[in-house]
Amino acid sequence: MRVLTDNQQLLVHYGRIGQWIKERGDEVHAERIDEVLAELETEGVATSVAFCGLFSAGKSSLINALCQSRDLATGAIPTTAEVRAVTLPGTDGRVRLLDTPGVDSTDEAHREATMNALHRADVMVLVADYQHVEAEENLELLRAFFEEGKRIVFVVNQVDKHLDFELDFADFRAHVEASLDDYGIEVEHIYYTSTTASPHSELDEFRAWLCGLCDTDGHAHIAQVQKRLDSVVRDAIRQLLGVERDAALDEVRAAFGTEPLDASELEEWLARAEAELQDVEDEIERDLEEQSETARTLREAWVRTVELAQLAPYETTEKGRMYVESLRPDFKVGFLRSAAKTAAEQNRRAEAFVLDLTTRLTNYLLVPLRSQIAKDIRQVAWGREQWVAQLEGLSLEVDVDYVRNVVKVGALVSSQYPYQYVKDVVSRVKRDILGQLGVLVDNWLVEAQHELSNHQADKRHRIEEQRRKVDALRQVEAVMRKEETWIEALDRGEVPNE
Ligand SMILES: Nc1nc2c(ncn2[C@@H]2O[C@H](COP(=O)(O)OP(=O)(O)O)[C@@H](O)[C@H]2O)c(=O)[nH]1
Ligand SMILES: [Mg+2]
Repeated sequence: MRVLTDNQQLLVHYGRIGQWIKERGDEVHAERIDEVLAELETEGVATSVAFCGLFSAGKSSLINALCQSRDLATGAIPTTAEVRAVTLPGTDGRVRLLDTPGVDSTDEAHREATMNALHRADVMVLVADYQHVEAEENLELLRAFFEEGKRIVFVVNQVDKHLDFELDFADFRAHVEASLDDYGIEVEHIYYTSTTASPHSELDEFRAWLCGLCDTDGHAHIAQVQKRLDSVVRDAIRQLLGVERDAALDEVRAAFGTEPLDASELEEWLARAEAELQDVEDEIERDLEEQSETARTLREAWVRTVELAQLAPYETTEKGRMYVESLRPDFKVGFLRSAAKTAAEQNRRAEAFVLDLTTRLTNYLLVPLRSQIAKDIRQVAWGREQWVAQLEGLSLEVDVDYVRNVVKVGALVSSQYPYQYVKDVVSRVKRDILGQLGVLVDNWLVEAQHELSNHQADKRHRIEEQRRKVDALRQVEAVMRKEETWIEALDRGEVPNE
């Protein structure tokens, strides 16, 4: 808090703030600031004391009695919500008493007039009449003043109505003090008064205390006025941000069913909501990771099965060799070395090789691979029968053309080539199977992820909910932060950046 040391500083500093508040459309608070500043310029008042309370508590009579005058009208229910000011005699005009119309639960205008006196007074005197000390309205007003950080004096008036034979006055006092305590309200003083003669009246003591307020020195006076101005500024900011804050709080109530009590509870809620959101997000992430990890492991196992399959044992290799040897340029069949017979022999050998290879492929690769995959898929939670059915498509047609296409004509002359040829055919077969397997697994993974995300609908719903909570709380936090930044800026005498 910047401490201002003279009237001129106050005028410049709060004049600028008042202007800013006015430009933002809050005329009411801008006017209040002007009112307080006008007071500074024109009067030598050190301390202002507002008398508040229910109608007919005796506020006006009390002020008259304190001033020993009849300036203020008493007895009638006020028709206007006007606040009247008188100076307390014997204080050189330095202590000013403000008479408010008083409150009545049926009239909001009068309550407003009372709250309106807040910014004009350094001390709030709550006058309760003897019979209504514990009226709800009185306690509420006390609380409002207390929360504003006001100096409070509680006056129990009309104590001439006390009947000593009914209750000892000391017991009555103890009772009054206990009620305030119960309500958690601290007051600077409690005075018991009567405007007519009464042995219990402390009217003179009260007057003496009020007169003492004229001793407030220049410094203390400026501090008092600044305190009032600051509280108007705070109210203005609260008002200016009201729509935003209410909207944010509505969201919080919609998400939580209730709202945090204060800033620290808000922070707690936010931290918890953020942690919960993170947890669910982590769970989903973990599920996905687990799934792709499982898929990766399975894919590797299946690939290994393909790679390790024995497709060409000795007999098969021999058939491959025989076929390749029949393709050599010097290979001729029959006595007449007829081309037709040679071709027929080559074809026969190719078919023999193909038949043997196909049988091996089916019995030693495709059948075991399909059943291994089907078994694995059924074991993971996200496996689907529909996908298992697709495994039927995992097959390969190896025919004469297929094996012929692998032949490298230029290599036929080499004596080592026949063995290499069989290896080439096996590699080609395995590569083709692996290609199919790859596509199949990729498709499956897409489906599995889709399936998983359906399974996670519940978690996603929780995420949505948590996000909503976090967003709502962050919104409130943002408004509060804005409020703080604005107040800090205004404290420095700067106009806030919006
Ligand atoms: N018996 C008694 N009556 C009082 C006392 N003070 C005020 N009254 C009466 O209470 C009524 C209301 O007083 P008033 O000052 O107009 O109350 P206000 O509405 O709070 O300003 C008037 O009839 C007063 O004469 C008091 O100390 N004792
Ligand atoms: Mg009155």
